[in-house]
Amino acid sequence: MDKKRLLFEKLRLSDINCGYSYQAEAKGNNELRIKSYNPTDGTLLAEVTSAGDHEYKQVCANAHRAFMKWRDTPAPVRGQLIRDLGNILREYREPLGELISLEMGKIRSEGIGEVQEMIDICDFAVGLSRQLYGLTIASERPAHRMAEQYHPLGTVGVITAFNFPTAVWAWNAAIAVVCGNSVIWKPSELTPLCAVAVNRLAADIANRHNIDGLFGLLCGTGNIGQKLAEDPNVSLISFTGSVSTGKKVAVTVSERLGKMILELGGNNALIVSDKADLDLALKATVFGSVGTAGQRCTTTRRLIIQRSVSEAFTQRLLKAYRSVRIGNPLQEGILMGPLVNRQALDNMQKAIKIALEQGGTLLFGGNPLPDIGPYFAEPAIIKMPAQTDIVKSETFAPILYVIEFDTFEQALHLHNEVRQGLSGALFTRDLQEAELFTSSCGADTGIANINIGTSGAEIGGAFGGEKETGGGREAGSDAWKAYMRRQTNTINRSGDLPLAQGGKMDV
Ligand code: UN1
Repeated sequence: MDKKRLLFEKLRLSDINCGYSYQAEAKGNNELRIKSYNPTDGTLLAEVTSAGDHEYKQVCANAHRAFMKWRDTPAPVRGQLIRDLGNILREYREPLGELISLEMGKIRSEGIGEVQEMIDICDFAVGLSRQLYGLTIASERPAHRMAEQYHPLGTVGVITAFNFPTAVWAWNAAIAVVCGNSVIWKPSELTPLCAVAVNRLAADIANRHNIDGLFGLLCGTGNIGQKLAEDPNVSLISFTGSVSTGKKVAVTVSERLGKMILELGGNNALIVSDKADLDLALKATVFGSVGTAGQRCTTTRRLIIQRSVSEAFTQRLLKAYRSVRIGNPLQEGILMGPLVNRQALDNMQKAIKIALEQGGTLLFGGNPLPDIGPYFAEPAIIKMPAQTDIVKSETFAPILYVIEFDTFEQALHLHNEVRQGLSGALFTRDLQEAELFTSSCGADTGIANINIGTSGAEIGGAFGGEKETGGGREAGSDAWKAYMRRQTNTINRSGDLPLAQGGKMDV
């Protein structure tokens, strides 16, 4: 039996291979299949039937029914379901991690790391299930009490991207569910298998807890995401993806005054000061720029480096890049896998060409590697004379632009001079620089790190960014509040009806 078959069997996906869909089979001429390809060799992995109108209605109705029951289930009891989800994910950690590598192309340890991120958010959500606190507020009126409560919203639509095909769903789903909501997942059409595998595990757990329909799944193209965004019965849309699609989602959801969480592009910079520990900075730069083949929202795309240390640091960086082993992401010792598809590779090539036209010097790489596989490329390092337009736009590929600075003020200016605002990092041992970077006058990003890179955020801190990144926060701190509606209650035990602001009305 070949490896893929074995993996599919472990994850109970064998039926998928024969064209089965998780939803009820779509019939007739409307039948649309989405194809899942292995980015490592370009071969077809499986076909999944796309959800049609009928499945859409059914999944939404099931989610609504689940919500009506779930909203009145005590939150700590809801937490027990998520604890069980975390435990089943522990059991399937390795095969799920391998499936992520197989379908998306990140290396095995990153695939398993992504499953670990799902487990971590489940743990976090279980704790949260006993901490969904509101405030009590002093009333100005005698014998009155004011308090706020958090209630569930309804159905939460989670639209995710290919690069984290399962973790981003989990960040949303685990929190949404302890908050009392049901979830409908529309995964990237590039990674339906990861979604089916994970959602089946989740649906099994829900079934064991007698709450069918809590985790809905709609595989398909962007049309389904659009339908969810338009649907007034979907109380919150959490969208992760490109700025351009995010803007469309924002308009559609705003049109109906719906709630949303947006996690859009990043164009993250790592600043290296001449006061930095350069060994640390080097490791962080390589991990941040080459990891996941440059396809994280948090990937390091810009290296902003003090001129006095630039030459020596760049030489070391080139050496490190030369040693990065590129190949089959499931193979031991490989550090970088393929890009996700032909389009990603083309976009990378285009961006490199434009960067060179805009005055850049190619210091390393950038070539496609067809001998390894159809979508492989060398990571690229391009030295730029200035922060030109191409540097300011996000290309979802392993391209690192290097820009030099003289004063720390210049570095901060370059850091903030882009429209995206997800993550930023500063390497320095100078307290004043570090404090300035994280101050109100420093980095304008949602995540700002000192002596640790731009990617690899952990569960617990709120994840998300400003400006064109969309403003959403997930996966930590009080991000749970976005999944609930706040209700202010005033309770009067006075037997009288005093008005606020000392108002008088004799009736
Ligand atoms: C993303 O790229 O969409 O911080 C999420 C990180 C990961 C999550 C990235 N924990 O790189």
